[in-house]
Amino acid sequence: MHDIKVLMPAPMPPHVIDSLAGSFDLLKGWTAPDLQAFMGEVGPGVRGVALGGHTRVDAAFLDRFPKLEIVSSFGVGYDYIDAGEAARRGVMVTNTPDVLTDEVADLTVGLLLATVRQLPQADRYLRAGKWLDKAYPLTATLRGRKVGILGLGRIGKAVARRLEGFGVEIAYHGRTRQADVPYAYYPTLVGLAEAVDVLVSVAPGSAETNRIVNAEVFRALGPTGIFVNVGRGSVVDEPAMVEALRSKTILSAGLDVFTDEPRVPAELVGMDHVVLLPHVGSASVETRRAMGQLVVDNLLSWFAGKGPLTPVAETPWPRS
Ligand code: NAP
Ligand code: 8YV
Repeated sequence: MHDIKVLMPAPMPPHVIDSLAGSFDLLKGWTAPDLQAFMGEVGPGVRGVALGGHTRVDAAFLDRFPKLEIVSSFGVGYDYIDAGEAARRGVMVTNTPDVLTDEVADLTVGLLLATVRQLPQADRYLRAGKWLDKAYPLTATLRGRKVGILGLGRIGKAVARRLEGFGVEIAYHGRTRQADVPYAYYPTLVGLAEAVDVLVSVAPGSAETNRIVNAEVFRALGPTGIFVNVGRGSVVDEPAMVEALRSKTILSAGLDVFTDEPRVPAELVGMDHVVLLPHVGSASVETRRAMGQLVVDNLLSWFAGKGPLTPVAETPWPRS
């Protein structure tokens, strides 16, 4: 396979670079002084793309690569790839589902607990020497809460399974009711938000989900409500969320994803009743290694003529 040109526009973990360089003619886009000029130069020969760093793959990107067969993307969410356009051109798109599900679900539950019991704030309190003066103020509780999950997919279900162990009631909203889950289904997001006092968003970014968590949803969640987002920042109307937090329309928020990462609104950074994480849901050494390996394995399997391992829904395999 050493004659097959695979482009990596942005750097990926070293083991991914090494594996791909050992099997393919790996073109390291980020080492070129001008990536656009480099892609124009090598584009006609490129048959595979290894994608990290959320490089936007749209019609203009795909136009550069007439012989492209596969885009192997790092991460389960692929909102930065126009997979419909890739499908129309016969280009396979793969992502990295399952291998990160438990890691992200663990983080989600940790973020929820950190938010409701104010763990980072309590840590800051101790370090500031304030415990010497008086005990940390009492916090809200997870006890007696009902948790609503927006996006009961692989990660959403793994979060729900963990939360069952915490003895809280669970409900969900998605486009379709799922027959095989024991949780209450709400056909509208506002209906779910009205019924719960914790809303956890694990929905993917898409045109359909863009800003669906809006001012109306925050009003429905109410003044004891906690919002946790590990899905995508684009799913939330961020200014409306900032206003809901400022006006105490909701109690607090735990956020791992933002609209314009890595930029986070200054108003949020200045608030002490939110917990903010720099998109670390899958960010353990083990899980990132497994994700990287799946990027490599999809390319190896494809170019060995065995098809993709984890195609996205828009580019099913075998082709229909
Ligand atoms: P998944 O199995 O495809 O689940 C996605 C769920 O979202 C599905 O249950 C789907 O249910 C629901 N959904 C899709 N469109 C919707 C819509 N318009 N309205 C309401 N619900 C909708 O994906 P996953 O593996 O659980 O991953 C979910 C997302 O988590 C990823 O796409 C990514 O954005 C995010 N993520 C974040 C991190 C992090 O580090 N923070 C890490 C990994 C993943 P229906 O089809 O029934 O609507
Ligand atoms: C990654 C994620 O951090 O898988 C996803 O959708 O959001 C995270 O696991 C990201 O994709 C890698 O940059």
